[in-house]
Amino acid sequence: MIRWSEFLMPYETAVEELKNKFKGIRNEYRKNNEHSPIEFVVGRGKQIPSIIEKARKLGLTEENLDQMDDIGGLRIICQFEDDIYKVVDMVRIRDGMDLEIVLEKDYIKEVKDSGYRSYHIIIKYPIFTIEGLKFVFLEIQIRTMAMNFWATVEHSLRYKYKEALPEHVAEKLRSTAHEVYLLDKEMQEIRDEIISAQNLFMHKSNTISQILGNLTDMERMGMLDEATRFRDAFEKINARKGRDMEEDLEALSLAIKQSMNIENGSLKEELQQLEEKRTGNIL
Ligand code: 0O2
Ligand code: 0O2
Repeated sequence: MIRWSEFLMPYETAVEELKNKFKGIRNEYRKNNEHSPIEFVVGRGKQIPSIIEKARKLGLTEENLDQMDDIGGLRIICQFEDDIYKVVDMVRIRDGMDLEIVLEKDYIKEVKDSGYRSYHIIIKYPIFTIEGLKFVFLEIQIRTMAMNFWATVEHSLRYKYKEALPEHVAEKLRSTAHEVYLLDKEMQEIRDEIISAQNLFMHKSNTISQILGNLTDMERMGMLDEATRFRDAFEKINARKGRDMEEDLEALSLAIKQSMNIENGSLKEELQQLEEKRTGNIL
């Protein structure tokens, strides 16, 4: 007779350990004020009746029950679909270090008939027990919040109907799965738009600070007339809005650099020499 609490103990330990490892990554992103591909992590232990049922289906006995690959499970939930693949890379990078990847199943590209979408990775994970080193199989499910919502509801309905889902319910679930797919796609598009707007803004503010910095340097080098001319041009462009304004800013930045006839990198050096000459601080 199998002693369940003893049998399940290494799985629980492994899930806890891995959960903390991935939570640690998420916390690091948060500390840096960066978007974390990991939104939250939960651990899922397979219920004993589910283990028994699956063992029967697979023909596993007490002796080889540890061959079942999803007794211990980790669920990593992401905000966006492309975060899923970043998390997949995070797991792959650990392959051969603190875990071993056994199998990957991409149910996002190969959607299940039910409509189920998620990325699964089966791993082999070492665990140190009082009896020594043991390896357990774990299943890592990586999905978006929307996929998780759908899978949770679908799973509980399927459980309620004991696998025999009426066809019209199954059909409705497939259609809601498609809506979830569209929702994820739209959220991803919104995120991409925000990122590209942020990049544009960063680029523009970098160009502006470069222009202003170079104009100040120009004045310090005694090129006062040119500096005034360029400053007037800058103010006129900066008062405008729209895409052509950014192109004009770029053109102005280039014109300033050319008129200084100095490569941007060596500008600081030249100025330093000028300063040193001025202050007599030269050998
Ligand atoms: P934080 O900093 O709030 O994320 P545990 O042992 O308690 O860490 P357990 O028992 O496996 O974890 O699972 P539990 O308690 O259901 O959830 C684990 C973490 O996931 C908890 O946060 C929950 O707040 C978070 N969580 C669960 N469901 C959701 C959800 O729908 N949305 C969000 N954003 N988070 C969720 P932490 O890790 O304890 O702390
Ligand atoms: P639980 O309660 O999460 O443990 P099988 O397990 O026989 O279905 P396989 O190939 O061993 O098949 O595993 P699969 O299908 O790659 O992944 C198994 C787990 O993925 C399931 O575990 C679910 O958690 C999840 N899953 C797979 N298909 C579906 C689906 O259509 N709907 C939902 N909601 N989840 C799914 P269990 O054992 O079903 O349940």
